[in-house]
Amino acid sequence: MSSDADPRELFRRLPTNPIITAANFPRMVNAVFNPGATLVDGQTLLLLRVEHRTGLSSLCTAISADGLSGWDIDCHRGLEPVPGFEEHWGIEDPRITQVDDKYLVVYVGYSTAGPLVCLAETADFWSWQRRGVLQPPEDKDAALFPVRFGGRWALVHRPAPAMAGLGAHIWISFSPDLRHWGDSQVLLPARRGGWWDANKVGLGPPPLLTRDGWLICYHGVRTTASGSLYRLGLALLDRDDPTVVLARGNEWVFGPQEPYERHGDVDGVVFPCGWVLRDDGDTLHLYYGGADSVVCVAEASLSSLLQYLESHPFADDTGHPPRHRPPQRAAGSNESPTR
Ligand code: BMA
Repeated sequence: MSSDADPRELFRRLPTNPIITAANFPRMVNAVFNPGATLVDGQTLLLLRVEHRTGLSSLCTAISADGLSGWDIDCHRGLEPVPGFEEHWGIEDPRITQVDDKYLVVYVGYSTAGPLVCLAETADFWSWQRRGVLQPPEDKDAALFPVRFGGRWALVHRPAPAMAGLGAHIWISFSPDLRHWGDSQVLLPARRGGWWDANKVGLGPPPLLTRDGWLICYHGVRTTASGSLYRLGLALLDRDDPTVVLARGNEWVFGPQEPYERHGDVDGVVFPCGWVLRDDGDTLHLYYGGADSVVCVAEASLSSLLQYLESHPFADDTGHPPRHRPPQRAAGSNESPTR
């Protein structure tokens, strides 16, 4: 991993970043970024957002044995937008959740009414079954948990407010069947004022179950005089009740620093949609788009991320009533996660 960065950083970039670029594609494409990630038969599979020279995106796969090098890119294995209003202007930013032997892929459909949240299911990334729209426009940055809570699926997502100035917050919603969604509530509100995650936040990769609860990596968008800065922060949700925020870091833990993150089609963006925990149970690879142009990877130790959250108290400056303490649950509560 990279040696030129500050050694105190929690995430270390691969020195060979960017690991996949438009130049790696057999046919000319504009950009490749914001990959979802998972393991398939022991190999790392990235589901890449490929922006064609039409301006519209589709999803291609890239496979590697070690998750760092030797990527085999295949646009026949992936997902193309289907005709119809939901995916009219392409599909973007996939988040992959493995449930038993299948993968639930939540992605953004760029519909004629704005971005919305779609679900497709696959066992092998070759053949797909569309499961429809989960959230109407405008909504994006969504992913499913790999388990159910009290028998219900849970979706983290980011609806856009209809009125300017109210902030775009991360929400959570529940469903008995992946079709009907409700019990929606704000999960991680954007902070306000001068904070790095003021006004607009969104989920990165799907929640990751750890010894301390569900680890969340989210982006905060800072509006500056020369454009937006997309940086990443961490939070932790209760294992049995994911509406409860146990911890939230005050500082960003990863931000645009290297030239391939600072400059591209959209300057100043790091945008992960996937991460993979390696066999040692501690090495975490975060896959992200750099400046909406290239695919990169950074490595962290899961235990140091959890330690960071433990040792950094959360300053509540969100304007929302906090819900940080786990509620008292009766013994034998049926709220435990289940498959
Ligand atoms: C977000 C999404 C991402 C993109 C980011 C920065 O709203 O559209 O796909 O990477 O903006 O442009």
